[in-house]
Amino acid sequence: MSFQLKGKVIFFATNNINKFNEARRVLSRYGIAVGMLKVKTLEIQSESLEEIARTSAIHAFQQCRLPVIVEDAGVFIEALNGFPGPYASFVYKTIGNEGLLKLMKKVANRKARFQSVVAYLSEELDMPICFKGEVLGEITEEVRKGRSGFGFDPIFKPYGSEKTFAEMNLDEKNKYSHRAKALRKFAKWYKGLKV
Ligand code: ITT
Repeated sequence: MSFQLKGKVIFFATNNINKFNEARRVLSRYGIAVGMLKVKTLEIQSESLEEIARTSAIHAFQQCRLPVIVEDAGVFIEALNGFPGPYASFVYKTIGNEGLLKLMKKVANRKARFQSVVAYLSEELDMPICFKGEVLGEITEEVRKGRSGFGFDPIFKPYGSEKTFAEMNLDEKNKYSHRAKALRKFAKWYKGLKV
């Protein structure tokens, strides 16, 4: 039993418990057990989420030598020429949702997208393998906090829903989210591996 389990466990290197919980729920549907690994991941500055995720995966793997995924996400607002994109974390920490809404004041075009890149690396691979997910939607006029969510969830409403991500429960968010889409691609690929 423990031997079998050993072969099936992967680790998600992240310091964000919300990201981890979303991932755990998606991966459990595929019978993949995931542990949270709080290693210090190297996040390079780059305009490419894929490059950031790849570099973080290599760095995380060097530290733990375990099968590991990292995930890098960004939000791209059309009217702001894709800002904040990969700099989402810094922008969230500095101006937050209220600050972004100020930048969007009187802006009619509310189109935005979340993108996610999941990078997986294990000893069987020479280089990380990446999986992408995207969700299109719009930035709301005001902050709409629900009971859950994090980051920009209270101001992002995916197309096809009346709720913001923050107003959804985990399973609802996972139906739409960039992260869940990337993780499902990863899970399908991983299930095909003889681990
Ligand atoms: P790591 O430790 O995994 O790097 P992080 O919080 O820094 O966690 P990211 O770099 O992937 O995660 O994301 C940057 C920021 O973008 C994140 O802190 C949030 O503010 C925002 N963000 C990412 N995914 C989001 C989501 O699903 N919903 C809302 N905001 C999100």
